Amino acid sequence: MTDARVPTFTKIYEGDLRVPKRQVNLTDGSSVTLYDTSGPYTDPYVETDVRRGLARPREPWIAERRAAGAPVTQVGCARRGIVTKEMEFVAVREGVTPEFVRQEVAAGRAIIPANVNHPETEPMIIGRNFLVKINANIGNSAVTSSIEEEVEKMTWATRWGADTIMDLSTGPDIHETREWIIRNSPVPVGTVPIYQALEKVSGRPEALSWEVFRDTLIEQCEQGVDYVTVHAGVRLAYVPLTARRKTGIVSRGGSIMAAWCLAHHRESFLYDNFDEMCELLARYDVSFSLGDGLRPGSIADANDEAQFAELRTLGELTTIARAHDVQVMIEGPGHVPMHKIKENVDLQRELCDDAPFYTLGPLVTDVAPGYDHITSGIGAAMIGWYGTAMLCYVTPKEHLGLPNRDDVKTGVITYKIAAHAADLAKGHPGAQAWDDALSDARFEFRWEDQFDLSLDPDTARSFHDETLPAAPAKTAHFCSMCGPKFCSMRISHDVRRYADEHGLDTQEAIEAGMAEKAAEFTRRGGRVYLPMAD
Ligand code: IRN
Ligand code: FE2
Repeated sequence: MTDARVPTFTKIYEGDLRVPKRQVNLTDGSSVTLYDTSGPYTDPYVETDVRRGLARPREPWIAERRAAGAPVTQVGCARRGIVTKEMEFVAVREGVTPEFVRQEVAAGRAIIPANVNHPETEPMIIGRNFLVKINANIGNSAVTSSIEEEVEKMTWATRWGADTIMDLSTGPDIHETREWIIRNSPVPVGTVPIYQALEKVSGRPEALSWEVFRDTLIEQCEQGVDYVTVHAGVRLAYVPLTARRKTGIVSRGGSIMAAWCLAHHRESFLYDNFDEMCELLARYDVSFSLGDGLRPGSIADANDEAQFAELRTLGELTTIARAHDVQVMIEGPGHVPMHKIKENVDLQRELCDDAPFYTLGPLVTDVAPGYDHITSGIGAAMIGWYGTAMLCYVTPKEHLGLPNRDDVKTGVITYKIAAHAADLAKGHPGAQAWDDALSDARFEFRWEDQFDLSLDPDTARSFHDETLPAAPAKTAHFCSMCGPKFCSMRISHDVRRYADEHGLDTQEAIEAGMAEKAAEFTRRGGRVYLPMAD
């Protein structure tokens, strides 16, 4: 494998706000500009030092707003007609106007997860009217590696296109690990605070309390976490609805809260203290990712009463959060067969007043452990097309074990495919241009350009080189799949050349060529099979 950190693109910065983009320079002299999530790590001119952390471009923006007495949150500003620097940044990134960004944020149709204590982040937006985003989960192991390794997981995922990362670390060094990740992360960082709260009470769900949870939340907001999964929709009354399910409750956070509710026979402390939680998040501009603690964990359980009861509650909570000027997105399933996917999006839009949807897949079948990046990638592409704003990746190790470096990359690339396929189907102009550039390169046998334009240039290049490693093959007008004689693209070029030589358009050329062949056929006696000697 070639070193993935030798970029196949030039890093460029657009406008006064220096919005990073990838410029892929092609051999025909043209170039294609692509969205970039990799931060300074892919810029050979910027030195990074894990111990020092990244530069803090947002610091002056936040200070300026504070001095002007503007609201802390993006949605608070948007509602009052203020276009923030983060909105301007996002507008350049997405190729839309800052005013459009402001309107989408004001309406709650999009969020810009950007804690005021994470000034290192390059702002991004999550909403159905923008490019579909993907999230990669990292650090879900109890066996902690070194801090450098944890940071490396993040840079690896963003290198391949993760728009946000979630730190799901557990274990004793959770605070310190998160600190290093945040200080070095160019993308928003999400967490599930109930995991750390559970660590604080030695892993006993019944020992949890609002106070322990609140203190954990404050600790994480102070550190700079940009969005938090909160399973506040798992209400006491919904727990019995899961009793007859095939796979019960599969959400970690959901099961912790269900256990607490049952142990105390009381309403969830997350639900009961939601107002106070909103006040807290508003002080830092931390966004809610309202958790789907009752998501289906099997095809049989999809779209059941428990799932949709929780979704209705998430809708209620969305209204409360918005009243506090807190940004909200809604988490969704899970395991859902294809014919039941659309209902999820329709209902979520209706119940949650168009708050961005953020789904885990969904996996469209249960029968392929080892390939659940694919079973879920299919669902992710569909749900993205229907309007889901962010897709939480699933790796090949789902249900089986912890993902390694290769699994993380496979998960990210799979989800980039799903997200981009959705962008294309939604008619995003930039998405189409990327495909067109790659198709042109393919048709013109510009192999190097085809590799450089691909989502995973290393793999494309190495697959090609497996059978045709020699340098001249990089300009050859065929590959080893069909060989020189049967290359359909070469034949198409021949058709065009014939047309040019005979002054015809392509269709006429085909017809003329056919007529020539037909005449030859008749001349030879009109026999379908010719004798061997012929
Ligand atoms: C995304 C959509 N639905 C769930 N997710 C992700 O699953 C969520 O963002 C977080 O990364 C993880 C939470 O898992 P549990 O605690 O719900 O199992
Ligand atoms: Fe699952």
